[in-house]
Parts: sequence; structure tokens; C-alpha cells
Amino acid sequence: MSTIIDSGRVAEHNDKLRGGLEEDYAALAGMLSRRGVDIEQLTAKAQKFAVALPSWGAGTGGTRFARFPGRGEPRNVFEKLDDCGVIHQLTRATPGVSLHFPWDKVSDTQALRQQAEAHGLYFDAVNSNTFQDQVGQEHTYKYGSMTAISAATRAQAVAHNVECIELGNALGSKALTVWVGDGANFPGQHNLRGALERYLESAREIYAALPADWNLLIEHKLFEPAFYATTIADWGTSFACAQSLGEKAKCLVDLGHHAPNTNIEMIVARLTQFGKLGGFHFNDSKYGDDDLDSGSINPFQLFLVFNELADAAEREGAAFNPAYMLDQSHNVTDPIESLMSSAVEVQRAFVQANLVDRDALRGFQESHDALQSAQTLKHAYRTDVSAILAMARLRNGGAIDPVACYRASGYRDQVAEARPAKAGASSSGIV
Ligand code: LRH
Ligand code: MN
Ligand code: MN
Repeated sequence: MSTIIDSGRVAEHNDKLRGGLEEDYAALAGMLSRRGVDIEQLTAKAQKFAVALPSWGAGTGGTRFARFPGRGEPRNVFEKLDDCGVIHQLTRATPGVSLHFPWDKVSDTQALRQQAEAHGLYFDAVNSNTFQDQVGQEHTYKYGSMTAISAATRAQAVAHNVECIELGNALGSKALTVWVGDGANFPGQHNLRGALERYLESAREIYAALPADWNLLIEHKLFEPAFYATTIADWGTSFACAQSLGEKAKCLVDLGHHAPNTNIEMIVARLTQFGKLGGFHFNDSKYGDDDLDSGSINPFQLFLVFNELADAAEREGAAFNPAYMLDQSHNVTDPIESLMSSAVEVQRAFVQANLVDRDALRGFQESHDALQSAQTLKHAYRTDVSAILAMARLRNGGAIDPVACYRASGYRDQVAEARPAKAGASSSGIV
């Protein structure tokens, strides 16, 4: 497996920090052992944890007002893979990459697959895009895609999704994520039921094109760009569609796609109970679909989501395997640094959730001890598991401190030279 940052530099970085980490790890091991927890089991779990990277997160995202490009942004899908390779090399927690078509222009699937493999990466769910028009496209999505009144527009949206499945299949992906912005800006603009009927009709055609071992992940979002009524606005609609489509259709929860204060962990519990949790787009938000770095605003919510996932894993065993992906937009940070720290924050929530004393929690719940039930969760959440995460990285061949190691490597300077800025260029393909 090729590395993008010289492995000698990573080793040098680790040698400087190893002594301190070993001390911290031993102190944490002692503290956890007094609680009856074996640190080695947690570290082994952390070493296996993976969250996929969004190819569109490798460049500066931009808002609907402006985009301020960063230095050395990847100009094509191969360069995005290089950046993802760096993130995985240092964190060892991000072996999957989620592509977005046609933002990612892929003609030679073999070459792309080879490059991914050289970086130790594979392709997670592929995403379709019928939320904007592409150059040369015959029918506009201005009035919807899968739900459009025009049958020709709906057929075009279906054909694009089928093409995404074909591309994904050639790349080794196993799922298609479909998010459509379709909806209405005014009461009366749509027949609300009619729009969903057309959505399901289109979705059935896409579903029929899925290979046997694929999933269709339905991503809901409350609003934006439709500000009055989005067709797939909530988990209830997503769930009903997934049920009606069949076994391979599941729901994808993007943490930024709910009304403020929605109890997202409860949505997770409901979807796991009924076997329809397909995966996540992790990010954080304060107001809407802010696409901020995971764990940067509400890390406790992220922990509570993972607490439900740990409960589901305990009940369902190895069969429980939702797709974990990041979906973020980076505007004021280096995307590589944001993606590295977000992956670590998601992994942190995973480890903390595995630290919850589930037998004690069950006991407190059964004896109606609300205070101690809450404290049991808080006890795990308050535990600083950084040394476990760093040790997992070290043992997997990554960096003890990925951001520091990345900064010291000079990677951004190197790519800034190799990838000169282009006026108006954008990472996603939106100009
Ligand atoms: C929609 C969304 C969806 C898209 C991505 C770019 O807001 O979350 O997942 O594919 O953003
Ligand atoms: Mn998303
Ligand atoms: Mn979103």
C-alpha cells in the first residue's frame, strides 16, 4: 500500500509522542480497570472502527453566498482520493470514500479502483445528484426530479440514478444514496400526495436496477431548497418509502437534516428496531443543515446516537452494520484537517458509547432510578478516551496526533504547488 506522506515522517512524529501516550494510556487503563473495564477490548474495537469520507468534502464547500477557495484544492477525483489517502494514512479510521456523481467525473473505473486500492481505500455508498442541472442536460430539475410532473424529467432522473449504480458497481460500492431536494415553496404549489406517489414510482424503477447485494439509502431532509414542503422531509416518510420499496431500501440519517431540538437518537432507535437504519451522514449543526465538523457543536448528541447504536449492536450482533459516512462542508478550515478531526470525534463517540455500563443502566431503568440512569450515560461520556483513540491509531500504523503530523508534513504546501488555483473553481462541481 502506497503512503502519501513519507512513512519515515510519521514514525518520527510518533517517536516523539509515544512516551507520553504510553503514560496516559496506562493511567487510563488503571482508571478503567477500577470500573471493571478492560482497556484492551475498547482499543481493539476502536482499531476496527471506520467512517467513510465524502469526496465532496475534500475541497472548500462554499455557501450559497460565496466560496472562498483554499490552497491546493483537489481538481479531480484522483486528487480527491490522494487527500482521502492522507486522511486515512494518519487516522486509520477512514478507509471508505463516498463518491458523488456527476461531481466526481469518472471515466476509467479500473484506474480509479487501482488508485483507491493503492491508498488502502475502498468505495462506500455512491450518491446521485438530481438537485441541480448539469451542462447539456435535456430536462431541467427546476420543478423537481423524481417527483417532477414531466414524465421525461422523471425518466431522466431515474436514468441518472441507474447510471450511478452501474458506475458504483464497477468501483465495488454496495449502496446508492438518494437525496432529492424536490418539494414546494408555496402552499398549493404541489399536490402533496401526488408528489410522493411520483417519487415512489421513480424510486421503484431505481430499486429494480439494484444488484442483489446492494442497498438503496433514502436520505430525508426537512427543508432547503424547498422551503414549504419537501417531499422526503422526515424519517417517517423515508421509513414508509423504504417499507414500500422492499428489503434493500433503508433510511439514511444525516444529522443536520432535522428541525432544531429533534431527538435524533430516538429516530435511530426506531429505525434500528424496525430494521431500516441504512446509514449516517455525520456532521454537526446549530441552526439547519450547517454541515459543520462532527462533534463541534453538540458532541453529547453524537454520543447519544452512538449509545443507541451500541444498544442495537448488543441486541443484533454482527448483522448490525449501518454505513457510517461524513457529510460536511468546510469553509474556514483545511478540509483535510476538518475531516481528520471529525473522523476522530465520531470514533470517540463510538468508544464512549461502548464504555456505557449497560447492565448497570438496565438495573437503574428497571428500578426507575432516573438520576442514576442519566449518570451512567454521563459517566461514560465524561471519560476522556483520547489515549485509546491515539493508541488505536498508533497500533494501526497511523499518527498519534494526525493534525500535528499533517501540518509538519508540508502536504498542503506541496499540493498547493502541484495544483495551482483556478479562478471560480469549486470542489463539488458547482461553479
Ligand atoms: C443534502 C446533502 C446530501 C447531498 C449532500 C451534498 O443537503 O446532505 O447528502 O448529497 O448534501
Ligand atoms: Mn447528507
Ligand atoms: Mn445536507
